[in-house]
Amino acid sequence: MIQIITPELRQWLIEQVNAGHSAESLLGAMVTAGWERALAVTALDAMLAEHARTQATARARAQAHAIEQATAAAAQRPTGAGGARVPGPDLTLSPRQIDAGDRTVDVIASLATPRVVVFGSLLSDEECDALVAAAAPRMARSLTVQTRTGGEELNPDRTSQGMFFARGENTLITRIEARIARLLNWPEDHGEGMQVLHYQPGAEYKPHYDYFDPAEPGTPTILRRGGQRVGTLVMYLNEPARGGGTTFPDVGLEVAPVRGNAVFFSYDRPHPATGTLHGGAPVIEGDKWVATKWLRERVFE
Ligand code: PD2
Ligand code: ZN
Repeated sequence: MIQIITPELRQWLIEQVNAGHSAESLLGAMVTAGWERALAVTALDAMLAEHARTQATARARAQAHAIEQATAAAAQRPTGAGGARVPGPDLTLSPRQIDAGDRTVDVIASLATPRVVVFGSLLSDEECDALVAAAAPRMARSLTVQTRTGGEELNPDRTSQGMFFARGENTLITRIEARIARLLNWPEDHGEGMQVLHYQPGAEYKPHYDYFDPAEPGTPTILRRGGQRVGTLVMYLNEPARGGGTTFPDVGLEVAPVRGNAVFFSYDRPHPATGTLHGGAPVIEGDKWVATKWLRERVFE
């Protein structure tokens, strides 16, 4: 059967695009309406390209471009499946606890999309204190990877102080890395060195994505070492009296910073459609210490 985009359908699609709906949701609607998926991808692509050509405003061009990119990403994936394989705990039988080797970790909450899991008691109080004590003398104003060049830069959106431990740097780090690998079913050598951040009152980490933006010129250089980031584990090492939660603005979720607990999230492709926009809310009272472990697609040397 030949399927065409009628003027009515075209108008509807344009309205959906302008309202910010994702290519995946538009494709889903077309498939529900009886379209064969591959044809829907092609038709949507052609419609969006034509729409982009005929729209005068820069805003419409930007929206159409974003949807076209999402459509291309969707077209490369099998129906319903994600992109890369990602780390994560096995929650198929809804366990309350997970055996992470040398420690039993609590499962406090989980969200399917975006994939977010909150763990309880991942670290002992002694481990939290030891990480803070080892990190404190090595803190400097946090840098972020500069995707324009592949280097590092001071980032005004990130007003915390930070340092990196090398992977396997000492017995404490080795023990925690082995626990994380077992908990998240991801090899230790696919992880970056653990980063410790310290936020004082007023400090925050504005919402961002942890993956490297493929559109940035420095990204290919960064990806040579281990490929993309596919998961993040933020471990809370202390408890600020007020503020300092980890927020997920797309879904209105805020995870409270509780000592020894952690929030994990994964992203199977470097795209906002993963819903993994997240930030560190400003610390209002007290200070906040976290350790972050980023997980890569491949071995990170
Ligand atoms: O400290 C946090 O809550 C936080 C929030 C967002 C940490 C990170 N991102 C990070 O280390 O990437
Ligand atoms: Zn982050």
